Amino acid sequence: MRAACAALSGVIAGFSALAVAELAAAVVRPEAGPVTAVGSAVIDRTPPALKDFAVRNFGTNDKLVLELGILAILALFAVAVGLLALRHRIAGSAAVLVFGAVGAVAAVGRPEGRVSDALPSVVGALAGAGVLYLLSGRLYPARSYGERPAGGFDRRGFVVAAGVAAVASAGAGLLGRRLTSAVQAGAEASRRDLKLPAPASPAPAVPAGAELGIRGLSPFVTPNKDFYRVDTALVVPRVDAGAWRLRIHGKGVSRPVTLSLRELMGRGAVERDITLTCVSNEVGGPYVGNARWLGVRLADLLREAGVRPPSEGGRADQLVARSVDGMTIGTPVEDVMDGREALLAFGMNGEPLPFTHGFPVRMVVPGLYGYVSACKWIKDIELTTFDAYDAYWVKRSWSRRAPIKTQARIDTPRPFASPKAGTVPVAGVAWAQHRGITRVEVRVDGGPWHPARLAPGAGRDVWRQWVWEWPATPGSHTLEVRATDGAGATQTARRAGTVPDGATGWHSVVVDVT
Ligand SMILES: Nc1nc2c(c(=O)[nH]1)N[C@H]1C(S)=C(S)[C@@H](COP(=O)(O)O)O[C@H]1N2
Ligand SMILES: [Mo]
Repeated sequence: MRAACAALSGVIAGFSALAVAELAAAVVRPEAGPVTAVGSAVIDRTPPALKDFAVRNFGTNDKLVLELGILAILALFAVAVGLLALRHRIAGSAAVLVFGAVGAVAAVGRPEGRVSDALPSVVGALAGAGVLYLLSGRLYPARSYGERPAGGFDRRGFVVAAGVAAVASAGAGLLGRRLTSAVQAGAEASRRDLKLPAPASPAPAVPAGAELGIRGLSPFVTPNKDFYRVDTALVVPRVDAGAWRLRIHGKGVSRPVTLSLRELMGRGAVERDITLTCVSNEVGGPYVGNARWLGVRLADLLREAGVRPPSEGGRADQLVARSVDGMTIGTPVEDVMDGREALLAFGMNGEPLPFTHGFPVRMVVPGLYGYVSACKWIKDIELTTFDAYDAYWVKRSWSRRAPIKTQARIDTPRPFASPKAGTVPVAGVAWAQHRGITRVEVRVDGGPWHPARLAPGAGRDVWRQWVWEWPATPGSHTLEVRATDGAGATQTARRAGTVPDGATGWHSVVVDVT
């Protein structure tokens, strides 16, 4: 009984610590909460293979899994600390403080960490240690008067104290949540009220027929709500559009600039369809999407700031974009300034960027994987060199440069589908951004390649739908697809994993025709 109560007091102390930390984090900033801070520190230190495993198996839920894992571990330790406090009251409380120190170090050690980020963990740990000290005190036999209640300790006293601590902590936690959402409400209002400018240069018309209209085929434009999301943010940054600024500075910048969103949007917006792809996308994977972006040409801004690309004698060959959450993304200056539509985007499919996709402004560069081009929640652009600086993912063994590799994906039929014998449309999408797709071929069971019908192209930065009418015969069959890009290169059959610069190989699907 005493042991059970000791375990319970550990759990309540842990709960108090987290709840009070949540309240403090609401005042400091949400990212500084201990669970988020430790989770982010884990993400920062996750080896690429494990990160890819998590993205692959949990998808966008990888972060939820991580936070639940941390909470489960904390719960176990809370029980242990509660039991420890039964032996050594002081040692138990000291152990809680050690956990607080871990949270504090994790929070301050983040790329954008400040000393004040330690506060939530420290305050929370003090509260947790105090609660444990008080509760475990109730579990010791009453010494005075020699009058021992049955069971060796004051049960009523314990239950009352535990109840008070639990309720007070819940109150603190809820208040913290309220405060956080009040702070975020400002950013949400700034997004709701944002009026996007009309494009001075509208997107070229999408040719009729770009959408083949086949069941099971990915739509030509990926709706925002279905657009894949890949980032390291445990708490989605909610930036107030009015307070947002972008700074451009560094090597070869003769006229550094700082821009507000209003100034950026007043520069004459261009609208372009650009297909985004993640380097963590396996052959046949889901981390690719096509959207209509609204923004300004980054190259124009850079020229005005005095930047010249290396091919014109510029000193900086790398552009490092920094986000409000400390992500760093390094892009070749030459690519940004070679005439392609590299954008600082504020609109996505007709609305302001969703918070999850980088509100208020992100980068989009056709032809480069997201981790070397597509910085969300951007706040700073520094011109430097690849020799002088390695960005976030490069420090974690991904390549410095990573153009998107040519890929074709079979969307329908689905793996292990059982279509009826007869004509079965085999269809999907193919992409080779900034080179374009010129041919897609399909083969069955390793037989001859059949040319697929390509939907009319919407430009070389955009994926293309394709279909091949398959005269399917009963039995189990393997379908394979390969694409050829605008430079005439056909996708290699050689299978390679995503690390360090993107997967290769042909997508294949096994189906059972009935
Ligand atoms: N701030 C920030 N920007 C980021 C990332 C990130 O983790 N943090 N991830 C990058 C990666 S790896 C990709 S593939 C794209 C994904 O953009 P999306 O989530 O809008 O699809 O964003 C890029 N920009
Ligand atoms: Mo990515």
